[in-house]
Amino acid sequence: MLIRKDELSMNREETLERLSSEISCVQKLLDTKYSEVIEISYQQKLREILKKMTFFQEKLKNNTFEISIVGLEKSGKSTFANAFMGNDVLPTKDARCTYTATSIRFGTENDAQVDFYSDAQFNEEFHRKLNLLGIENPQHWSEWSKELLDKETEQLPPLRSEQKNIYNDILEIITNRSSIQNLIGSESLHFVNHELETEVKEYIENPAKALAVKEIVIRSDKLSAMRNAIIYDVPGFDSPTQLHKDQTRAWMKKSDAVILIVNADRPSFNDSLVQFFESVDKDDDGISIGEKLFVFANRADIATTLQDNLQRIREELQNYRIMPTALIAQRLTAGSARARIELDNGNTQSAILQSLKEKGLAGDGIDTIRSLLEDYNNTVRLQVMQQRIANLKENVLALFSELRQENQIDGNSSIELQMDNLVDELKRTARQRIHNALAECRTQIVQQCKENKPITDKVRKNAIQSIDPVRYQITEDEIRRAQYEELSGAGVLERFDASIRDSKFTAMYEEFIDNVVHLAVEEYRESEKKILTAFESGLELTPSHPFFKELEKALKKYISEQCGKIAPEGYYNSLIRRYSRSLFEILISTPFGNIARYKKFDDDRRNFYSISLFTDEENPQIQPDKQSMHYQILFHQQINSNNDPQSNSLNDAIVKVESVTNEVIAVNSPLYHNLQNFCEKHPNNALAELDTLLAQLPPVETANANAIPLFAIQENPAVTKLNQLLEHALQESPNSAESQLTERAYAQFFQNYRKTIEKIPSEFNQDVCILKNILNEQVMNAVSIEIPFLDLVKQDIISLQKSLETAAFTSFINMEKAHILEEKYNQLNAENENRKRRLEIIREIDRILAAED
Ligand SMILES: Nc1nc2c(ncn2[C@@H]2O[C@H](COP(=O)(O)OP(=O)(O)OP(=O)(O)O)[C@@H](O)[C@H]2O)c(=O)[nH]1
Ligand SMILES: [Mg+2]
Repeated sequence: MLIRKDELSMNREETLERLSSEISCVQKLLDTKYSEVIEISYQQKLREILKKMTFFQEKLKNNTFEISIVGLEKSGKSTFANAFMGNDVLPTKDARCTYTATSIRFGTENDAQVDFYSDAQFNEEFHRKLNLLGIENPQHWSEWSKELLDKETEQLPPLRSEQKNIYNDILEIITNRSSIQNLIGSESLHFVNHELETEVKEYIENPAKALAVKEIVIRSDKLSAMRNAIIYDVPGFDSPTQLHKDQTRAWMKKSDAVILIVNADRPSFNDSLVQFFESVDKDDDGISIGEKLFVFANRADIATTLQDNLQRIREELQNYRIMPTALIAQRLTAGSARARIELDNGNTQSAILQSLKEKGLAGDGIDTIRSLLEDYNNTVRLQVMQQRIANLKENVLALFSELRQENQIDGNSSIELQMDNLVDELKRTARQRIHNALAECRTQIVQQCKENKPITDKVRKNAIQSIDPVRYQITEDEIRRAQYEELSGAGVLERFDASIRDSKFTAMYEEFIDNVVHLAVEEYRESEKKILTAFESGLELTPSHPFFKELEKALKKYISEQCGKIAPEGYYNSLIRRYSRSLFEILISTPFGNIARYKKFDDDRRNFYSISLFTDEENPQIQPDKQSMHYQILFHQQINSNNDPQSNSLNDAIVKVESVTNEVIAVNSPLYHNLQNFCEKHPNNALAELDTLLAQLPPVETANANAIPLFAIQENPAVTKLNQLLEHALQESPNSAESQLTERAYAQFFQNYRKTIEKIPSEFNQDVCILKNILNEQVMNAVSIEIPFLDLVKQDIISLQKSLETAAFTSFINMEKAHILEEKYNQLNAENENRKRRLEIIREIDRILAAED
């Protein structure tokens, strides 16, 4: 960016004012409220620029003017620095006396800080010096002696003059080894007030101390003449210490101006000087050193041919291109630093001053060079600074426009509208998601129930398992109590059997019902949980949601309102009672052998038949009346089991009949059934009974060879006769299986049964076992409790799915939206805040840019 004319014509105050307002712009953008919006990399760039700007702000405010004073050794740099600053803080001597780089500035504090080399730094510097002589001995600096140095030097070609300086330097270190060793690597030292005159000077001029020093910073209130100046006084260019040269170069680069002290008495520039200037080209601002260089031709008092010498100096400056030719004439000042010091000390008649007058010089030149520099500082240098500030501003503006681009936002919808949109979207998506989740939940529950029959399983394991004959057995104590209550009279035994059983019934039945209902309801609650989860997943609620608990509560309420029409407790209660009550009543509350047992059975016969169908699934052809379950209930008798002895006797009977009749008996043929019933009727002596019938059969003819059995099946008269005999035998018997389930058969069966008090507990135990068995095998299969359970759950799910389309769901969402959308609302608010900030940033930047135009 080219510097603008109006900017360059501004004075220091105006520049400062502008800069300050630019700084506050940058600071505004660095405000913490924008820190989340502005990218870190931009913040860093802004901060870097701000740091530079504040540096210039300080410099402008205090008019700080940094000047390095350079020159060859003993050219009078320190004397000049003292004269220039109006004091004698720095030591000056005929012999080399500046061993260290010193910065001095005005300050009311009057203090100094002395920094020392580390041992490693010092050792490196020492070896660099040895190398300059041509010595490559790595021994540590502190182990060197004059003998060793001389021994090493003897091997070398004769030393050149600058090498001799280095040799002396090394020697000086060796001589002062012990004191240097004490100081090297130690902490910085601080001095105040009068110590500046005494101790601090020691660290500059006394080699025993100064050789260990890296840098000294002095602030003194004596520098009254140039309060804004910071002076860098350094050892001469020809100092053998590399570090001094590096320091000198760095200072020259960052200084506002450089004053080169030359000797007016010896005008020729030596190699060290020329080479040094060649080694620094441009400074930190891209300005060549020559452009900010001023030359003071010192010791004019002793120059014999001053004008010629000055001409020579001008030529040297020009020939070696140390400074632009155009500047040489105005920036070369002749004079005497020492004359000024003497004047300052009150010596107005000194020989030096006299000599200057004789040489045609009006004064010591110090005021001249001061005003040259002041002028330079306020004009050219101010422009340099303005240029630097303008460059910074250019950077800032570029950054601003990038930022403006970055923070541009499109759209302008209000936050309320965005929130409404969120709610609409929630309703839509949640409705769909919950619907699907519920459908999924239903499929899962159905599948799980069908595959695992969890309720049946639980009822078997818990409710039925707890019907334990040992637990419920009739105790002697109960018998005694019943006996006591029923002291005498007919039917006493029956009555207390009935009364004991009655009390057992109440306890067993209610406990059973409670158990089953509890288990079924428990399972139902599980399904409710699954339904709740379906809702939660539909609403994308996780336990980490800040209002998870509140929303879960609200959802439970919604779910129970939408599907809680049937209380599951009542539902399961009536269901299980319907299937089990008469069974419990017959087996538990009515005594074995009592006609009441038959009557109850008869009342509920249809029910029992339907339950019993679930018994012998492998023998569906068995007639309801012949189901073994009924025989067990009424007679404690087991029939029809494949493992029982009747079955074996049936086989034997078939073999026998087949051999006698010479006929193959087909399963399910009338003869087969008749034989089956016959065996059942005579469980213990079927074969013997059969023999009496077989004896009555007509003789069986042997097979007719001429018969063609495939086309003319002859009736076997033996089979016909046997069938008749068997049917007759079965009919005439009162114990026939067919008639066992009639009241008469029941009565006949127990006609001769003698109940005794001892039999009652074992009858009861058997009843409990049978009950348990029937519940387990038949009832649980018949009831298939999962089916009604699933019906209930399905109904719930369907009504919940329907509810999603109703006002109930909409109002639920409206009630809970603030909770459900809490995070999204927050995000929206945050985004909105950021949006506002971005707008602010843009407005801020626009304001800045508008002020520029
Ligand atoms: N005649 C005369 N002597 C001067 C003048 N300026 C300085 N001197 C003397 O020159 C000697 C060296 O002066 P310093 O100021 O120590 O020189 P320097 O350049 O700082 O020396 P180093 O720092 O050791 O390189 C001192 O004895 C001064 O008094 C002057 O203008 N005229
Ligand atoms: Mg000096």
